[in-house]
Amino acid sequence: MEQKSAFITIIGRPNVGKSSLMNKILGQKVAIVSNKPQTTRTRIMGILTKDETQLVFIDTPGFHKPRNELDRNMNKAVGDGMSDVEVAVLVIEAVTQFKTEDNVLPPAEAELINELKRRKLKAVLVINKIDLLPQKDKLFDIITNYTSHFDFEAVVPLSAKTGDGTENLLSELNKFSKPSPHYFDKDDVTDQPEKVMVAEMIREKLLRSLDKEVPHGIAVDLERFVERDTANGEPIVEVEATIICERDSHKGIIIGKNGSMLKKIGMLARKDIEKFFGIKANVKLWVKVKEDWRNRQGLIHTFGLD
Ligand SMILES: Nc1nc2c(ncn2[C@@H]2O[C@H](COP(=O)(O)OP(=O)(O)OP(=O)(O)O)[C@@H](O)[C@H]2O)c(=O)[nH]1
Ligand SMILES: [Mg+2]
Repeated sequence: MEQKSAFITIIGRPNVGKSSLMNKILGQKVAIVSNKPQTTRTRIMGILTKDETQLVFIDTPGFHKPRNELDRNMNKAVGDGMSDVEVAVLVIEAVTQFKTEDNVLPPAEAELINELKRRKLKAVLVINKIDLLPQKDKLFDIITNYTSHFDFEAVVPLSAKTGDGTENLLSELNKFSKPSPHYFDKDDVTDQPEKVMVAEMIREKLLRSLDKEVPHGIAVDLERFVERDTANGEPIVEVEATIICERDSHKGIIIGKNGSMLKKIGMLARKDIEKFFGIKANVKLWVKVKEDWRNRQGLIHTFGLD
C-alpha cells in the first residue's frame, strides 16, 4: 500500500480547546489542558497513524495580544506552525461567538484568517464545545458569518470533550493526505521528549491548582529524571524539578500553608507520571523566584520555550 501523510496545524485563540481536540483525536493525552488561557506554550506534534495514512497534528499556543517576550515567542510558534502544512484547523468556541456583532469577527480570529489568506492556506473551521450550546440553531449564524470571511474547505461543529463530531473532522482531514513516506514511526504519538512531558505534567497541575496571574508566570525546570531499580528490584522513576515563579508572594502561594500546596502538586503530578510510565514515581519539587523571567530571552531559552 502506498503511504500517505498530511501535516495539519491547529490554531485559534487561547482556551478554545485546541489541545483537548488533539488529545481526543489521538486517544491519548500528549498536550496539557487547563481552564486557564495560554496553557500551551510551544508547538506540540501529535501523530496519528492508521494503516497507510499518517496525520501529523501541530498544536499551537493560543493566539493573543503579546505582553512580554514569552508571549511574542508563543505567537511566533503559531506562525511557524502554519508553514509547510497541508491544511489548518481554525478552532473557535461555539458559545463566546454570540457576543460578537453580526458579520464582525473577533480580533484574534480576524487576524488568524488574514494570516491564512496571506499564506494561501487551506483551512477547516471547527466549532468546538457544542456540548455547551443550548440551541443548536445558533450554529447557523456562526457558520454564515465565518464563511462570509473565508472560503473554508469544511465546517465541523464538534465537542472535544465528548468526542461528538470528531470522526467527521477526521474524514475531512484525511482528504488532505497525499502520497509521501511517513515521517514518524507508526507507534510515535508525539515529538516531545519524555523529559518535556514530565515537566509539562507538573505545570498542568500548577495551572489547575493556582489562581489568577500566578500560574502564567511559572516555568518548570526538570533537574533530574532517571529510572532506576529500588533495593527490592522494582523500577522507579525519580523526578526532581524546580518551579520558577516571578515574585516572592507567588512563591508563598505555590508552597502553601506548611507546604500543603506544593505537596498537593507533587502528589497529583506523581499520579500522572506513574500512569504515563506504568511504574512507580518519586517527585521532589522546589520553588525559586526569577523576577521577570518572561522578558529574559536567556531564561526563556533555558526553559525550552523558544
Ligand atoms: N465543555 C467543553 N469544554 C471543553 C471542550 N474542549 C475543551 N474544553 C475545556 O476548555 C478548556 C481549555 O481547553 P484547552 O484544550 O487547554 O484549550 P486550548 O485551546 O489548547 O488553550 P491554550 O493552550 O491556552 O491556547 C479546558 O478547561 C477544557 O477542558 C469541549 O468540547 N466542551
Ligand atoms: Mg493548548
